[in-house]
Amino acid sequence: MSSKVAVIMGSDSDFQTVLPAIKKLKDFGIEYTVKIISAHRSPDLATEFAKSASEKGYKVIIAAAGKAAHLAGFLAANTVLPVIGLPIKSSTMDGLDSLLSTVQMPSGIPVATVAINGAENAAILAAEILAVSDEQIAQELVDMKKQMRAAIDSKNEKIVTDLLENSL
Ligand code: RP5
Repeated sequence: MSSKVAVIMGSDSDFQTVLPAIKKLKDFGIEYTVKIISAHRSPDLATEFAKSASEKGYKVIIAAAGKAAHLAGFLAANTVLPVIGLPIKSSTMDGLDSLLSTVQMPSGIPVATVAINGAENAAILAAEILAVSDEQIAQELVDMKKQMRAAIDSKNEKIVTDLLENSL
C-alpha cells in the first residue's frame, strides 16, 4: 500500500517535535513517509516533491518548519493536495515567527495551520481528511474521542472523590 500522508520537515532539528505526529499516524494505522526537505536549502527538491506528490498517491501533506517557515506554503503553492502546516518552536521568538510564516498565506493558497509544536493535532487533522473516504480511519477517530471522553469522566470522578475530599 502506498503512503497516504507525507510528513515533511525542514531540518533534522525538527524531528523530536514532529515525532508525536508520526506516532499518532502509526497508531491510526495510516501509511506515511517521512522526509527532510527544505524550502530554502533544497528548493528544487521541494518543488519536485510537491508537484509529483499527488501522482505518487499521497492524499495529505504535513509540513513542519521553524523560523522563517516557508515550507508549508511553498509546498501548497505547488500542489492541490491539502497541506497541514506545523509551526516549530525553534528560535528565540518562541515559535511566533514560525506560526505567522506558516499561517499568513495569501488568498488562493491555504495552509491548514495547527498550533506551535501541535504535532499530534497535525496527525489527527490528516486522519480526519482521510476519514472522509475511509471508514476504518473514521472509526479510529470515533474511538479516540470515546477514549478522551472516558479520560475526562475519570478525572471528574477523581476530583470529586479524592482531590476535593482530601484537600478541604
Ligand atoms: C527551518 O529552520 C527548519 O525547519 C528548522 O526548524 C529551522 C532550523 O534549522 P536548522 O538550522 O536546525 O537545520 O528551516
